[in-house]
Amino acid sequence: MPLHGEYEPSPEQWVRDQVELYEHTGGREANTLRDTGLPVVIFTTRGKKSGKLRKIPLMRVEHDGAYAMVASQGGAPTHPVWYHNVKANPDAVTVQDGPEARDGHARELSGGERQIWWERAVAAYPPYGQYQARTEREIPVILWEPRG
Ligand code: F42
Repeated sequence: MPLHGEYEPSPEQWVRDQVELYEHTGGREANTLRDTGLPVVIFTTRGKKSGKLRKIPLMRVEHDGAYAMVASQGGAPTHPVWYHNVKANPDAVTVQDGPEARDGHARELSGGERQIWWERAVAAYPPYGQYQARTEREIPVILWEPRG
């Protein structure tokens, strides 16, 4: 079941454009981060306060049908807002990696499990390592897994 509710596009134009083109083409276009050639997927989350649907492109970090959501925000000092939305509504998170969005559950990783996924994340998108070096916070890694 896709999530239902009012969609509130990102205030960032480039993010909004990426989501729109990705969805419009079923992931055939706008499926990489700018000119890096590295793949992205689109997560949909529910706003913690507004309840509105918010769509977040993130780098594609996939393993055995599960996906990491890396709250890197380019190494900024604070977590992205979507991190708090996902923590508040962990069962209202879908991922689109191709033509269709899928339902799932999201949980923050810690310890050894986080370490395994962090290494997968850096392998998929090496700048994550530089982002971590740039900030004092530990970059959260959230695991999205399909339901059922
Ligand atoms: N961001 C990452 O952190 N990691 C990535 O790997 C990543 C890859 C990526 C690839 C392509 C691309 O186009 C973007 C990519 N981004 C990546 C950027 C990512 O998609 C997000 O845009 C970025 O992380 C910022 O997320 P954000 O949630 O902080 O976005 C801000 C700009 C935003 O949308 N702010 C809203 C606003 O209106 O100010 C927040 C709205 C919101 O969520 N409100 C909540 C609600 O209830 O609706 C309430 C918030 C509260 O006050 O509690």
